[in-house]
Amino acid sequence: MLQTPTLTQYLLRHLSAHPDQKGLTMIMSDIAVIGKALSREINRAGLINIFGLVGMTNIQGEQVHKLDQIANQLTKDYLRQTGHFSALSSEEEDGVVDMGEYGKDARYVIAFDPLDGSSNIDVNVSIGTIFSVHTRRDDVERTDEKQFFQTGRSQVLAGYILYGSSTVLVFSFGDGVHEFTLDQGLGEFLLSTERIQMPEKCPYYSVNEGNYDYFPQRDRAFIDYLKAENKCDLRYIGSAVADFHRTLKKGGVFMYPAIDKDGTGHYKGKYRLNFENKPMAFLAEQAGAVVLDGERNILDIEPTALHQRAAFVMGSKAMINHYLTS
Ligand code: P6P
Repeated sequence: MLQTPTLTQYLLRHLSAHPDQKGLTMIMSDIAVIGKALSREINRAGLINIFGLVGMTNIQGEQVHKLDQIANQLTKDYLRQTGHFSALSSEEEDGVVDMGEYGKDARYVIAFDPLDGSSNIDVNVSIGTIFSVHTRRDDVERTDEKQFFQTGRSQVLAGYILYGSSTVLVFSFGDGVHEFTLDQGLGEFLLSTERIQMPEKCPYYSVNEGNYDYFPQRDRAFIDYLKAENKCDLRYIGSAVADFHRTLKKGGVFMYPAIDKDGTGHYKGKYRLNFENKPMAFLAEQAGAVVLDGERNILDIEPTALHQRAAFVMGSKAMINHYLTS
């Protein structure tokens, strides 16, 4: 007997409690369809040989994998015809994508990373889709990139889909963060955890220690503390969504500090503020955690470029207070 609410039932209940959020509720339902479609593509990638590179690099200078391209095109095409968005930006697209006729009266804009963790695609390690929704600004043109120069705190919906041993959908409208798990046979997302709260304990720290020598002093001192005094174990998957999800559910610290490999003294973040940092920080705060860029709360930063990068330091309030005094 099906006891657990489906996503559809959950969203209908949300809508009856928030009648002003009809558009956002429909957006979440449509993003779930994208999650199901991408889950199917990813699960059969090996069988239809869509692993591998397409011989191109994206604006981030990263090799584009076939699945990246499929995910980006599928998401753009599907979201365009929903009519929910006046503009869309993707980690795989240099500029803002105009939603044309469909989007001219739409109230929202969306930024997404269609398939984060690309370096793990061909070796069957968890990868994810990340999305961030803002209300459309009326003080700039609907396709102006300044539509995306809004702080993370002003997001109205954010979340991710994690394609792992199961496909899970995690999102928040700003009133708690909830997890749904895809029942492949039923083709429905079922509620698996409502109102996630990140545990205070720190079983794991998660960082690419290969870059340790290139981190700022504060990050190195904090990692030393986590290992020496806090005795956390190291877990690092190398897919942001997977490392984030484990940290959200089990507790711990997840970092991608700024690095300076050239010794210029100029430390640079890797994660993209609009496509990774802001949506994940929004969820983290809903779960009682904190995410900094090394100094400031990510949610208070106003982007000044579409593909702006920032460092990422996530932990409990207590851990982040320790980090700031490291
Ligand atoms: P590194 C994947 O390409 C990604 O953007 C994130 O998903 C992941 O956390 C990070 O890069 C891994 O980077 O330098 O540790 O290999």
